[in-house]
Amino acid sequence: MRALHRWIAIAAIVLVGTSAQAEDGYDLWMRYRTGQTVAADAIETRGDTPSLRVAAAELRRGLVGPGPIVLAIATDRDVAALHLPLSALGDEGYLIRSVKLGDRAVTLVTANTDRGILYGAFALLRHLQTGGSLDRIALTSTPRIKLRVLNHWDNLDGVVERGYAGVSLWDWWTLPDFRDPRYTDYARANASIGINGTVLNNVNAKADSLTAPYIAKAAALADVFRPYGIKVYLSARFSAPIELGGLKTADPLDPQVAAWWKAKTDEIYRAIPDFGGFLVKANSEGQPGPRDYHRSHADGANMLAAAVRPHGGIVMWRAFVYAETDPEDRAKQAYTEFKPLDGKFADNVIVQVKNGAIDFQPREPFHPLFGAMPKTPLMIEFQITKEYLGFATHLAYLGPMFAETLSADTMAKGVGSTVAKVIDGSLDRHRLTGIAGVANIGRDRDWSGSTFNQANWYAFGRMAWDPTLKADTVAREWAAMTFSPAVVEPVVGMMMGSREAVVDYMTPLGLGHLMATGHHYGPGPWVADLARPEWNPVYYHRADKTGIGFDRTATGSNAVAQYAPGVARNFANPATTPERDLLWFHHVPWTQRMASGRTLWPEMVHHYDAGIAYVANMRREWDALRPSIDDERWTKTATYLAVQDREAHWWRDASIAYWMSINGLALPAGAAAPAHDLAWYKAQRFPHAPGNPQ
Ligand code: GCV
Repeated sequence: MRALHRWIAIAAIVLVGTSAQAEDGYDLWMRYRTGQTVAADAIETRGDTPSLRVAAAELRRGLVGPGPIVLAIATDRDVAALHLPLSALGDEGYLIRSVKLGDRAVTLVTANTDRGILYGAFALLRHLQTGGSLDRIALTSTPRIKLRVLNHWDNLDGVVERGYAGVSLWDWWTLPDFRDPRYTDYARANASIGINGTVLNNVNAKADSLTAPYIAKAAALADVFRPYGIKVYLSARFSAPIELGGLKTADPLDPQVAAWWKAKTDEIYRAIPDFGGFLVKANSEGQPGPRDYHRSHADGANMLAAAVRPHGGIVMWRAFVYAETDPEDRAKQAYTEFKPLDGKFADNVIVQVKNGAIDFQPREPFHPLFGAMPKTPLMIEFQITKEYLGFATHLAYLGPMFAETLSADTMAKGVGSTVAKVIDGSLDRHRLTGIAGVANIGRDRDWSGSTFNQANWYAFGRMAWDPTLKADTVAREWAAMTFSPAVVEPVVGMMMGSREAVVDYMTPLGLGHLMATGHHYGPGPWVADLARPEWNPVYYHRADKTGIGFDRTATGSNAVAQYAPGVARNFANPATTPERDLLWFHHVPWTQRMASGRTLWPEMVHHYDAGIAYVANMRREWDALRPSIDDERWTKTATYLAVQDREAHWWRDASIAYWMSINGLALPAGAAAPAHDLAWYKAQRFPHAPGNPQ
């Protein structure tokens, strides 16, 4: 009997100790698989607010025995007596220190606000999960950007536009009565990485989201999120005064329209006293807007800004505009429309600009509006969901892409005028600053459609808090918390080149927008029959017998002139344009000599092959990690990598078959021939691909 007990005990230890415990990814990077929990009295909370309560609860959930830990606001008498440098922390920063409090040695988590303490609690957990200790701990951090928001493109019927992780997390039907515990876990995850705002509904908005029943539903979510420091925002449909208010117009200068929005806004604030404000997509892709009434975007934004101003709200007004009727290079249209409005926006308006001038491609040069509107606060919009990077199935870590744009030099005020400095307000002294990410979150058990997509949510939050963070640092944190310290280096190795691999097998050397129509799944560089020129991939690559690429220099659309002179000069000259952006700005002969010594055509094929080789290598790396990773997450990832492998070949082969049909060139020596002829690739149809707008 005793032997049996011993055997059971050993088996239990082995089970607990093994990494093969069932895990479905629900816990994200907050797995806290460290062992027993802390003694209840080891965490002392001074004061009692909802945020302090959840901060203490999170520490109890995650900590392994150490104590005492004291959560106390800066004004606490004992904390004040320590004379710590707390004033620079603002209202969201935190400080964590080993101190003597009274006569006790404690770990102190302090801040000027309870939200700051909450962020400190999560920072402490991160520190411990990534191998740090409490011994003489000294951590301090303050976010550089004020608004760190997710944009959900979630429709009221549960479909998520460009969503690949199941239906919307918001069960609008059972709200406001049922507050799914997942809403709390969503808030925990966001607070853990510093996200402090969420826009609940799609920018392609329905007016219904502004009706009383939906305001009540949004209010229920706001109640859940509030202790976690997360404000709720709504996307507003500009024509709502007509659709809901029965007015004949939505003209922003019409007093009745302004009065309708004011009353509607007051109604929202009665239900959600800390409502953040509105996000608006206007006069873009069929959405209504002020231009319908020959008013400017500033007229529209300022009218809404006046409605939210008495409540301390803001308006995020998107600069993603291009008109189906405008023959100008699509890449130029947002700048052309918004640059003249610099200085004309109310001070509670922030203009939201996509990272690049077209639309979330695997790679785009930074948007020329950054640095070009010094009198207007600009926030950057990244897409975390991978509409153009292989949906949920392809492994593409976006940290390097975020970093590439944030560190790009606009040269607007000389060398060092990075995009990060534009959006953190330091370049032009703005206090209203922001960053938005289009969420990749749905009701899938693992939230983001795959374990590695969780890293993109994580990286967005961490780099929103501090846009100078390095992509590999963030990847390391994430990998240690999501898997285990033992697999960090191989996992980070896979992640760091993964987005470049997607660029290589989809849109190398500055190509863009070559995806199939509508759903954007798979290659469609041959598409040329859509009504408007800029809907067709051929518009973007302009390949012909002699060369390929979009001439955006003075001999073409002259989009380069929208950049500051130092940048424009570089982009205007093929010799000084980085090769990664070459075909974005130049129409280049197939025979052009490249830095490698190869000419353009074999260089392109080389990139396609590098992309597929990278994926094959990720599969090998992942196979080797099998003993160290639980079965469920390992198997799903392995399966997705196999899909990515197949689809990377598909992209490569389809693209090469098409380019050869245009340039008439032979395959470079040693390159594999496409598996099928061009007609086969052109015949592929995917009628129910996910995420397509309805
Ligand atoms: C929400 C791209 C996407 C659209 C999206 C749009 C936008 O065009 O394909 O689905 O619409 O961007 O950002 O508004």
